[in-house]
Order: sequence, then structure tokens, then C-alpha cells
Amino acid sequence: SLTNNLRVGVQGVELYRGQNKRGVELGPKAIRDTGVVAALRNVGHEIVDYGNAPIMEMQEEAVLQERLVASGGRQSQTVPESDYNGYLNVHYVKQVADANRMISDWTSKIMRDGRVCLTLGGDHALGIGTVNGASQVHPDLGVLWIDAHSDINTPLTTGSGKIHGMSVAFFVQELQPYMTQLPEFSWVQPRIKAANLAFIGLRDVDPAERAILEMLGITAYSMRDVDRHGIQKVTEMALSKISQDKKRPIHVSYDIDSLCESIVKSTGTPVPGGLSLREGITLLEMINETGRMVSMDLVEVNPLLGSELDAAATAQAAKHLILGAFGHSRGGMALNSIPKP
Ligand code: 6HN
Ligand code: MN
Ligand code: MN
Ligand code: MN
Repeated sequence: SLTNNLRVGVQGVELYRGQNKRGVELGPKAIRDTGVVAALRNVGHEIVDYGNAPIMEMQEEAVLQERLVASGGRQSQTVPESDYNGYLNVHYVKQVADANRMISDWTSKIMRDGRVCLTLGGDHALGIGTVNGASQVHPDLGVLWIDAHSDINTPLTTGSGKIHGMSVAFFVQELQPYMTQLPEFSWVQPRIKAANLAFIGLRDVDPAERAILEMLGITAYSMRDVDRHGIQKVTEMALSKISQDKKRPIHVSYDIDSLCESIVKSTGTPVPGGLSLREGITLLEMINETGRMVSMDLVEVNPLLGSELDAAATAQAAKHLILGAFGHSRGGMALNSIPKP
């Protein structure tokens, strides 16, 4: 049955330096503006919204941000790939590392307050911080990475230099001997075992990423698997792979681009042929039913991409995914579970 009486902590992370399209920093506001927090209270949860983590990046960029808003245009801008890290092609290492250090602290603090942590992004590089923070509280953490992409490039294999395409590489234990150690990220504790990680929704995986997945035997369900087995079977298999004894706490990192590009246009790296919104909701409801989700990211909503209608549809999709993950009943609530006034 659905879990609908949790203590939840919400944090926003306006991170955008993990990729190169402005606007993803407005994701937390776009998602909150759907009324998702009130809707979660209606489900029955007790919620504290911690606001947005004051990452340096945003303070430095506040002026630019104001200019962008003042210009009235809601057009996304592509930022230059300036910060080039020596011989490595990794962009904005310091900004992304410093932001993640704070995100990690916030995540573990929220969880130590006894709350399920819901993180609204922001780009997917924030997963380095949320997974690190969550695994500090639960060292036996399992991770479900729901994404069109596998985000497991290393600083040596990346073609784009974007850290949101490398997040997973930072926290997988067995990958560290092959991982270029960046001093800015030396605080990260790669505690997630390859066996306790699974991907769902893949359909755009780089050759080197594929090689890493195979080398470490990481469970990875592509859209081909979803088409073959259906989302329920795939989710069951993923859940039992990452936790055979069905006891492991779960972190869900949900990239909105796992959904089909035809429904989610306001995201930085859309890919056709993805999950339907219903498949996304079903998958998350099933995770909710385990009662073991301790932390969730919802990332890569960029309201400056696509039309205003596209942006609204993308934010709505995010809202409904979150509701699924937090046990909203599509069939209506049982009378005895309606929260008392
Ligand atoms: N995401 N594999 C590509 C790269 O740049 O490394 C795409 C990454 C997309 C990342 O969607 O979070
Ligand atoms: Mn470059
Ligand atoms: Mn993605
Ligand atoms: Mn991603």
C-alpha cells in the first residue's frame, strides 16, 4: 500500500553550472509554483520547506539573473565553456564542487532531522551532493537513477565537459580506481556499490559509458527493456537487484528527461522515445510502496526552454511524478487516511 504519512523536507538547488543552458536554475521555483508542497500536505505528509540552498554560484550570478528577468525575455542562453580544468575537459569544476559540498550537508541535515529529503533542481550534477549526503546517513544506500542518460562519464571519458553527465561516476565505489581525482571533489565519499545502483529509462548512452556499465556489471534498463517487459516488471527487477533482502534504503534520482521529449520539452537534453508520464508515475508509486525511499531528486526542469505552455507542462509533469513518489492515490484516498484538520 502507498506510504502517505511521512515527515518530508524540501530543498531547492539552483545549480546550472553542471551544463550550459541558463534557466535550469529556475526549476525549483517552477516546480514549487505548481503548488506541489500544498498537494503533498493534502496527501497527508508533514512538510518543512527549507527553501533554496544558498549556493555561491547563485550569489555570484544574482546580477546576471536580475538582468535576465528584467529583459522580459524567457529565452534560455547558452553559457560559454570557460572554466577549463588543466588538460581535462571539465567545465566549472570549482562552482559545481562547492555547490555540491553544501548540498551534501543540507541533504544529510534534513535526513538527520528525521525527514525524507526532496530536492528540486537544478541540473543533475546536484546528484553528487544529494547521494553523498544521503549515503552519509545511510551507508548501505541503494540508488535508482531514472534518466535517458547514464551520467557516468568520468573527467577522462566526457565529450561535453559537462559535470551533469558525470554525476554517477563520483559516487560509485568500484569506479574510483579509474576515476580522475579532482581536488575540488576530494570531500566526496564514494560509498555506493555498483551492485546497489540501477538505471531505468536509458536511450542515449555514450560508448565509454556503456563500457563502464559493462565493466562494473551495473544494472541498466533501457527503453528497450521497458518496451519488452513493461514498466512494472522492470521496476520490480531494478528494486530486487539493488536490494535482494528488500531492506536497503533507497535514493531516487529522477531526471525529467527520462520522460518522452514529446511531453517534456522544457529540459536541456531531451531525447525522443522515453517514458510516458504514466510509466513514470507507476514506477515511482512502486518505489513509494516499498516504504524505503529516504531521498529523492527531481532535476533538469528548465522553464526557459520551449514555449511557456511547454514549460508549464514540464513543471506539471514534475509535480505529478513527485506526487506518485510520495504516495498520492490516483484512485482517491481511503476515508480513514484523510488527514484530520
Ligand atoms: N543529463 N552523455 C552526455 C554528456 O554530456 O556526458 C549527456 C549528459 C546528459 C546529462 O541529462 O543529466
Ligand atoms: Mn570543453
Ligand atoms: Mn538526462
Ligand atoms: Mn541526468
